[in-house]
Amino acid sequence: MKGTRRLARVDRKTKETRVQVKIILDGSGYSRLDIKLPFLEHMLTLWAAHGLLDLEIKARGDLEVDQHHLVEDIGITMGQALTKALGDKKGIQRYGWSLLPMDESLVAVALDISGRPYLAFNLRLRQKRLGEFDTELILEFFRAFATAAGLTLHITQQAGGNTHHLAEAAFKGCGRALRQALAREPRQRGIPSTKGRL
Ligand SMILES: [Mn+2]
Repeated sequence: MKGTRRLARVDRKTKETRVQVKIILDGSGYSRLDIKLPFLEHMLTLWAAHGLLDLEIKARGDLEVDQHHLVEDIGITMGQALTKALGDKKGIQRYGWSLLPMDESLVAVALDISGRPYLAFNLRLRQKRLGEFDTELILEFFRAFATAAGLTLHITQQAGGNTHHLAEAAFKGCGRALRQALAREPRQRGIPSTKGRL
């Protein structure tokens, strides 16, 4: 509905992790992140800032095993929160895209809030670690997020690149693309699909 504040909270607990997410879709780019993974905090700060989403996350997990469970579960919980905040998807733009340069790196992000989860991802992340962060988990994060949010999400490298720059361009670009897709279109009366549902 027009004017309704699109906000959701999700508290997801498993034997491996606990992740609490609060998201406001019509936010100002504010974030407060307490997830014990400084590199991912850096990336999600950029995601929120460029998406003009407000994002609060507290996450704890079995980092003594490795970072995989926590990163994947943050992606899942963020996707669930996005879906919940979106509600019936009436009056949204639905599609969003971004072509984001970061010095020598260039990443294209295109997405559809389709309800049909799909991830295409071809970033060539040559450096295996960024700080303590395992760069393989960038793909895992986006897959978990796209699946839980029901997004068709394409993240494709056009030029690159320094691994940190490529990652940063992907997260900023995803935020920018979401900002477009989540925006309300006043002339769009119902659900933006000729099928009548997404
Ligand atoms: Mn950076």
